Amino acid sequence: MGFNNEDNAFIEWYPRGYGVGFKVRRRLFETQTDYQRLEIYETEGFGKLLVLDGTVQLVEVGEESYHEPLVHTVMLAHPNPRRILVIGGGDGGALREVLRHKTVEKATMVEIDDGVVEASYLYLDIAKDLLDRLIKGEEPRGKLIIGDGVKYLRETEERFDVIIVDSTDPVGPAKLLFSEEFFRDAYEKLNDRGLYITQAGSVYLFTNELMDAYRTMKNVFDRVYYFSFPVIGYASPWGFLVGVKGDIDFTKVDLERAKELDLYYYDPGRHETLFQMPRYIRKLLEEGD
Ligand code: AG3
Repeated sequence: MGFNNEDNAFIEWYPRGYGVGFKVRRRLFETQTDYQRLEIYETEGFGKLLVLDGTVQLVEVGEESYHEPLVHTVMLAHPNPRRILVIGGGDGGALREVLRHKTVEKATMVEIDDGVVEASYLYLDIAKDLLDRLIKGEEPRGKLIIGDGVKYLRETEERFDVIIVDSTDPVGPAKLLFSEEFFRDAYEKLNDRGLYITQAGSVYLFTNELMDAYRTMKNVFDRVYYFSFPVIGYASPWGFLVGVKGDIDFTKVDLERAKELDLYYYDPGRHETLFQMPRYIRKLLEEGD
């Protein structure tokens, strides 16, 4: 894990010695926050790189390959997403994409680690202006809460149309965000028609965790969908899981609203291609049905 001086590279090591890395020029920042070790590197060809506990969170060039499928799939499948909750996502990329939707009246982001928000604001060109307005409480439709998303969801009186979980992997500290109890809280806090989405890890390298999360979500939501997307910087294909409450068909998206967004990576006109997968994954999912 980490910075390899000989090659001037940062490499994230996944299980069984699978590595994903970038050539880097230098490390710009490093700190131990209250929750994790945070590093920022300047890469040779992908802008700055944000690393938490040795795992790649994003590179500036190509971050949309993660934030677009995470956010716009559910936002465009929901008929009228007005109230949105983002859990995690302290860099602001997910909330930035949420706020591009005109239907949104209020979007709340609950991030446990203010160290991530601060470092993203200071060093990353992801959502600088948005983070600045959020910190000052000046974003008309957005709100930033520094706190534990698990506790927030359990206690809030609010109801949401869409809940987006932009967490670290389903191993380690974020594990609670993949528990049945948490999914139940999320289901309860969704409006009668609502969508829940979580990133769910590398399809090839975290297959077991992905299937566990799929089965657990199936115990809670009315329907559960799995899709994957090639994300720059991660051991792709990367998995996403969507939980549906009530009458929404996640296989269809609103192409009129999609036009205005003019997306770069996720192609709403080819939404069905999200559900292509290796045959063994399809068989594993069918066993879980
Ligand atoms: N959220 C974390 C995705 C997980 C990355 N995992 C990994 N590299 N092992 C990304 C935060 C971007 N808003």
